Amino acid sequence: MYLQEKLGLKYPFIQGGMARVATGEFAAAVSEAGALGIIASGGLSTEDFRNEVRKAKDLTSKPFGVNLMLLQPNSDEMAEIVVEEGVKVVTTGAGNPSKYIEMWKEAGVIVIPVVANPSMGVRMEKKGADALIAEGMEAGGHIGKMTTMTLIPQITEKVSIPVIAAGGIASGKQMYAAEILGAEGFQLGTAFLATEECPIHPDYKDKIIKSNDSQITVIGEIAGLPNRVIKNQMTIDYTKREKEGAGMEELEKYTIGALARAVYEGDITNGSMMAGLVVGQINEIKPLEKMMADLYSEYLELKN
Ligand code: TUI
Repeated sequence: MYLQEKLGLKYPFIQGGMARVATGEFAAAVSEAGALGIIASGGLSTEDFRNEVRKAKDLTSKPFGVNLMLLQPNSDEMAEIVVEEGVKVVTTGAGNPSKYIEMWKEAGVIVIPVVANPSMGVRMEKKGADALIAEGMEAGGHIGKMTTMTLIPQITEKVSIPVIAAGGIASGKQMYAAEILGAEGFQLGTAFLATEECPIHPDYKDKIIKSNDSQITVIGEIAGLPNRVIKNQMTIDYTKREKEGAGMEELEKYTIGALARAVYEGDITNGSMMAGLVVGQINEIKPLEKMMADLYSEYLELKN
């Protein structure tokens, strides 16, 4: 598969660029375990981002990447850090990275934008992207409007670069299904939250393994920034005010800092616990290596 051939990975997995979660240390651990670890930039200052990149370089000699979350104001500086620090792979999310692609390609960076619809995928291919991560709305966090089942076949029909499937993948069956739809690799997020090495607070981790399908919701659909999270008091308050017509400015009061509260403090009541729809099928915490080996062997058994 593309990721294994291009980067010499043991497993065809990219770890999603989960804001506040995917530290340099975690990304290095993922890379050491055989997949492509990704450092998330979301919520970091420019200097903290550089430090996380340096930490990962110290901890692994294997390839790792960074995710540039394009909604943040310091994206331009972070895009330059990718080049300055010699990062091998960049993924992007929550926006259009066109203005950075030429600079990255000139520096030899492998560019893999995350897209949520085929037309954006076509635009990214024209701009010179090496591959795409096509993310269906089964994913956690900020989501688009198409499902993985409809997105992957429509995008692979329109582009000739490799497409990595994301959103709704946490089993060998789901990997195999995505491959049949045209995917050449898999990005996982929620499955990585349920690993021993993942640095989220134990109470958030416990929520990931105990939550079922009825405990997941999407906030921000009316206000315009849909975000899939585990239900709690924050989502109840947010949705109530959203339905009453509150604007983004007021609603941000519930979400700014809320992700950090869940990740660092384990505030499962008022924190933002981003998670994908696969949450109902994840029931145990495993070591990173075992989580990936189990998925991969289930997939290989189906394939062979
Ligand atoms: O980016 C994600 N998922 C995220 S980012 C994030 S941080 C955050 N926290 C609170 C509120 C909002 C964000 C949490 N989860 N996934 C990749 C993704 N990218 N999904 C959708 C998109 C996307 C959206 C618009 C990609 C391109 C795009 O382009 C817009 C344009 O310019 O046409």
